[in-house]
Amino acid sequence: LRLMSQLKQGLRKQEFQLHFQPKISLSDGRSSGVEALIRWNHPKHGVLLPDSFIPLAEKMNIINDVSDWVLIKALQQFMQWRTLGIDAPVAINVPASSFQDPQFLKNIRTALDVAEAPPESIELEITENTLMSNIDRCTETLKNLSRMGIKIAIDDFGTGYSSLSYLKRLPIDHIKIDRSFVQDMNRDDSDAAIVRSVIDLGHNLGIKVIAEGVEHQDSLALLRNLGCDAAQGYHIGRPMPAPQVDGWLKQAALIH
Ligand code: G
Ligand code: MN
Repeated sequence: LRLMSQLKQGLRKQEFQLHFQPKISLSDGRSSGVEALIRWNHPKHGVLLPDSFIPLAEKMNIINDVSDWVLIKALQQFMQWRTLGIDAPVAINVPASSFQDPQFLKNIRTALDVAEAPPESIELEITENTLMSNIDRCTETLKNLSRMGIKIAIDDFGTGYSSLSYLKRLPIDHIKIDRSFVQDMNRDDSDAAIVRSVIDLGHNLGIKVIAEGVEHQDSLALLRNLGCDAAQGYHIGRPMPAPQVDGWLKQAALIH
């Protein structure tokens, strides 16, 4: 309850911060962008992760304020990297209630205009559950986003309640295989089988596949052998504040 009342205040007092976790392309080891992850630098409790306050923001109906803040910050950061000669599209996690908000498309358009940023500057991550909770409205929104040139990724793929038929009907650019299948794929044959099948499924439908939760060197090698397109996880890079990512992106580290 206390957190709830502090959340609104926290937004006003700029207690929120974006961290960025790099992704690499597995064909050449180069950076293929970052994922923006919100953190709350709480004056008393220290750094809070989204799981501990995003559900609260949803309950309090201020999730759209949080989502707008993330969007604007992500665009500003993209533009800042651009002036340094770094091209790093920023992936944003979009909560269901923001994605289904009738103002959502308009907010995105306005934010892109204000930041004078191209549509390739952001990528939207939505979960299967978000899609399935109102498939008709989501279909419409996804088609509009695709027309605007904005890329869509299905986040935490394989853990939601969903139907595979949407993959062929909707303009989806990326699938992010949930980390629960990737973390132990080197030791667990069933996990490896799921990862391999999702990569094949995606590729057969013309969708790029990103593995999240890459924590070991071995999984990286295995993913590369399986033809996975991109990878993200602690082995590649932890979520970091922007200045730290600058350095990371500049060296565009080749990780083997
Ligand atoms: O649902 P989503 O995939 O957007 O969640 C991202 C969260 O996963 C972040 O909070 C981030 O800190 C965490 N994360 C990122 N990489 C790894 C990883 O390699 N292992 C684990 N356990 N968590 C990770
Ligand atoms: Mn995500």
